[in-house]
Amino acid sequence: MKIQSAEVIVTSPDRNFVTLKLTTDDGLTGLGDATLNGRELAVVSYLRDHVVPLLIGRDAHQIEDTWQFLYRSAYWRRGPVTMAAIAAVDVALWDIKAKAAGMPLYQLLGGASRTGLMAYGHASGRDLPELFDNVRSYLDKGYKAIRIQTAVPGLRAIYGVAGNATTEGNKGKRYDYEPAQRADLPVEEDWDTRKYLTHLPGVFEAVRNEFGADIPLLHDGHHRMTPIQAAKLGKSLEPYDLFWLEDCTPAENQAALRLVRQHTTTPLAIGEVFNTVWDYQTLITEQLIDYVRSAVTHTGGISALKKILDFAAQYQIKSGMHGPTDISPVGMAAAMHLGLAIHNFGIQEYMSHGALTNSVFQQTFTFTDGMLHPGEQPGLGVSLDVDEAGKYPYQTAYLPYNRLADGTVHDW
Ligand code: CS2
Ligand code: MG
Repeated sequence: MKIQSAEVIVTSPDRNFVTLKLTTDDGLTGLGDATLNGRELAVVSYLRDHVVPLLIGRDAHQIEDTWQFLYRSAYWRRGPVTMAAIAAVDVALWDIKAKAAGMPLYQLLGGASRTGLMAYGHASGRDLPELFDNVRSYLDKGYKAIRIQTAVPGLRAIYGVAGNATTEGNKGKRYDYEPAQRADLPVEEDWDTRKYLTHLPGVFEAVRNEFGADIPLLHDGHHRMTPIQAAKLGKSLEPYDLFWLEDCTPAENQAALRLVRQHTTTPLAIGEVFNTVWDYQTLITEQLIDYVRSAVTHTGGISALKKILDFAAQYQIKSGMHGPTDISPVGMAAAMHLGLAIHNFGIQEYMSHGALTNSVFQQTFTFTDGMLHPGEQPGLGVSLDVDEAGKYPYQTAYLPYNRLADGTVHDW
């Protein structure tokens, strides 16, 4: 079974997505997500100019050899662009192989290890009443775990806080938070760690008082603290028993997490900006984290992320795959199949996509009573309507960035 053609499809229904579509000489097609938020066109070029010419004529069954060929023949290893491109090829080939076998993809990964995947949603609020309303909207949708993000008094704009709720027919309120903003330049936001560290514990106390002690609550620090500040926050949140504190400090310096770990028992999740196992080596072997945050899309695909998660499993570390709206339905399906099969599944982020996106990507996954399931269709269970995709051309969009009060650029 040879790869006969490869198309890179760029579409922007609710936001930009990049999808690789492979077609074999016997007519099977496979899809892979190659979306890298804010740098989509770099991956488009990497695929179109440097990968697609290498794929035509290759045996579509040779997933591992194709992965090793693309990783080692590039010479320049790792990095978000390279690994997103390799991921798209890898997932598309798994999609094809599962279709050829007539099975849902998770069956080729060892079969189901659970009945479904616990999901968490993104609740946020500019104040407590809005936050509580947002939490209730997620509980009404069946979510069993919820991420809490809020505004910080004195700060103008902040990561993770949605605007006004919209009502989507009988689907209840939808608080959309799309971090990438369609504009020719990134939007500048402001930040003050002291204000944030002072404000946040009170928010979690209020949420626990309103919604009780049982519901798993998560929070995303989004890379903004120094290690000792992260340690202080983790310790101050211990009374509120978080499921995890995410990206508490930039983790290129993996050793920084030793300091955080010394001071707090709040579980830690890191890795959505990582793209190979080497980014995790110390974090995993020294058990400095509890959850691996990578998405299939950004980490070289199912083949690579499964190896990372199997490595993490030896250290009692679980998956917490990244699942915001900038992971396409194809990437989300790949995460669900992988999450269903591995033993050390932890939780799956699920923001749900907008109506326009769902008109471009036909999906068969289900979300019932707070649990996701990829479905029983052969392959990933996702198809892409190329004509519908063509209605939504790429639009320049960037993630925001932060400056401190004195103008210093800070992590966003
Ligand atoms: C966030 C993301 O979902 C998360 O945990 O960190 O919203 C992240 O900011 C975007 O996916 C970046 O593209
Ligand atoms: Mg995050």
